[in-house]
Amino acid sequence: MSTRSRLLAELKKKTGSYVSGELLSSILDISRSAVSKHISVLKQSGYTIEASPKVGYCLIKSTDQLLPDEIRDGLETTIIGRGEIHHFSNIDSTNNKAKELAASGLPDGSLIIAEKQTAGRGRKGRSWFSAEGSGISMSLVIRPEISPGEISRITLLTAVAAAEAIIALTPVKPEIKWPNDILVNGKKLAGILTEMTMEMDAIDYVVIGIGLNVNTPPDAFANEIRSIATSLYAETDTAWSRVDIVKAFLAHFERLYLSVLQAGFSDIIRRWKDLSNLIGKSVRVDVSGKLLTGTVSDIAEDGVLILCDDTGTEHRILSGDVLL
Ligand code: BT5
Repeated sequence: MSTRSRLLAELKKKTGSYVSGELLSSILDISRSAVSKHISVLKQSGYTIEASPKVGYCLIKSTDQLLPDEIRDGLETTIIGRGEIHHFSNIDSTNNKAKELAASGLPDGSLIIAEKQTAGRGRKGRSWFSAEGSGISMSLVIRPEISPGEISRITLLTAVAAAEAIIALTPVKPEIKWPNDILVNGKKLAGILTEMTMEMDAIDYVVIGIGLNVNTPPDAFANEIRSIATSLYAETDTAWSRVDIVKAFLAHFERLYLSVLQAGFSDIIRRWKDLSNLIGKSVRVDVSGKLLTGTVSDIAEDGVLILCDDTGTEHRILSGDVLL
């Protein structure tokens, strides 16, 4: 734990009350002026801290930024989010950064998180819009011992974890749209971009990128997505703690991830189907530019969408875009 994190922890223990500079300097074994410098940095990171020459420092309010100290505080996981956490105010894409760091050994369960992305990516070269400070843009790095063919399961697991976190914390009722969207009332709340790197025939690491619109007001979305995108704020008229959502997501992800190792994937598929809006629906699916029309009959255990067309022929679709 860094000195600044320890200082923050001391202030948090006494939130709303003053802690003397002298006491902080003795607990942390640093000078009074070093305490004051750390306090300045914390204030710049968005913490509201009152300073009084006579009585010391008082934490009034924590930051709303998705800082590593905030995410770790009360995080109920043992692996997920327990590697390194890297926070950026501004970055091109958290998935790009995660891949770069994973290639040089970032540990399992690490998280890259940003307040804003300038080149957030969706699938197939599409872009992801991330409004500054109001959404969650993050990438989780895991090193699972699964075969490359099982990778679509990770996307399904992530969608279930994100939906469970939203259900646990808000009154919103999310629906999962195969393979990687979370919708609310037909509009997109979140998207998932799973990317993997292999070495020989085995997975080296998987980067799971999640973009989730939390406190974005409807008119802050870019014009081209305004009619199709939504946020938790837009659905509930309430601002939500992004930190709490990240922590809940990590906890649900870990629970599901560990349950796969013990009990296989069937429980997750069952929950995925409960949360999905697709089974039994007539849809069109764009598969690399080719449109298939039919009824969704199932999602297989490997994450494949099974579509039954008008002639009764079954199509097993590994990747595509469902058009409702
Ligand atoms: C996705 O792709 O939905 C995956 C999005 C993943 C974004 C995260 S953010 C953190 C990490 N770092 C990255 O660079 N990416 C990941 P796809 O299914 O291809 O959907 C993309 C489409 O969603 C776009 O073409 C838009 O129509 C729509 N879209 C873009 N931004 C949106 C937003 N903020 N909210 C709702 N819809 C959006």
